[in-house]
Amino acid sequence: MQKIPASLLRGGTSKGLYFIAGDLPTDIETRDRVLLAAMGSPDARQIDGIGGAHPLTSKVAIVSASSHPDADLDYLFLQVVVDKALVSDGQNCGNILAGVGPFAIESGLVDIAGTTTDVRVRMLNTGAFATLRVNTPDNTVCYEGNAQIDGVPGTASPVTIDFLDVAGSSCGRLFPTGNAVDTFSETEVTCIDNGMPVVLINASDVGIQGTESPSELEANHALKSKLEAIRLEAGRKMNLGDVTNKTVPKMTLVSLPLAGGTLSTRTFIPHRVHDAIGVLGSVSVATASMVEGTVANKLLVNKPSFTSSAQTLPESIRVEHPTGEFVVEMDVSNTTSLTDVKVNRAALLRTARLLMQGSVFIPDAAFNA
Ligand code: NQM
Repeated sequence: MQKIPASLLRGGTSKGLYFIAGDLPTDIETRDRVLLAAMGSPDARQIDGIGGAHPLTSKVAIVSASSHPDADLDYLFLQVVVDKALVSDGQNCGNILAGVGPFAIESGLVDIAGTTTDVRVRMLNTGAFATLRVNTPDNTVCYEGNAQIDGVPGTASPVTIDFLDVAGSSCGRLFPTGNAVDTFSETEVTCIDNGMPVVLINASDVGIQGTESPSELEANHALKSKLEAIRLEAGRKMNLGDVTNKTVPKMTLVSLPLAGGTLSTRTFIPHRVHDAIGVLGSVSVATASMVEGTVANKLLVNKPSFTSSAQTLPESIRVEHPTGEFVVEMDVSNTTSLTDVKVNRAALLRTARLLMQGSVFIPDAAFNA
């Protein structure tokens, strides 16, 4: 066995292992075998590792000091697939991002600046940037506090995230197909990438209410095959190539809100159903809801004022999901024109918690295969 320093943190509604880049093998194949062994993949129960047998708890952050003038840190997100020997850098993760600031401060990569510390992060998966604000009273990271996010019991100290320039970061363009609506497998969809490639579909167009529980949706095999057919076609049209073995695009079914939000969602990520919704996933959905003519925008009965204006308007978009809602503060200009629309800012609240610090033990075979 070999031991590698690592910390376990909850970031938003996800949980994962956080590493300093220099502590992992530099050869990518060896690194991936090490991460599979750490998590216990491939195995549906991940019994021989510390993964939680779900995509949301089988995640890795690799962090290092950044050489970029606009960033303090570089953060690479890796999804360790639960039941396949696959580690993917093909998506970003805004939930795990919330833990990157606390982890970097704990690790001595970033100095505490005062009662709060701003940490500028370059997200290597897409090259986009985010700024995290971490509470650091008493010269230490504070995890306890009064901030509440749906999908996590109790309250904790807030970590605010400001995304600066995430439009088109995976697909090249905010609306990668150039259209507000496309028709794939006889179903109307909107393809968008505001930090996460997402395909939006009106739930009623695929024969569901949109209010079903994640387990009900996961048991609906006809729905899952229909969504996968749409996803494979959408992936190609979104400049993502063959997405058979990729974790993007995510598939979000939208319906009318039930609890006073802007709209309601159920998200396949892309084969399991999210208990909530991803961070960048919700930023993409919130953006789509603001732009004239998209599937999400057409759904809104009382279209808010932003659809009729070409000016910059900050808006709180409340994205309902199976365990509550996700509020995204959006500032978008030119929402009536698909080609001129500009996302100036997307900001949101997360919390994070350090769960364990120590070492993960890896069998020698992972290094020598
Ligand atoms: O969209 C789940 C999550 C995510 C990713 C997923 C995420 C994001 O909830 O930025 O956070 O969509 O795979 O952690």
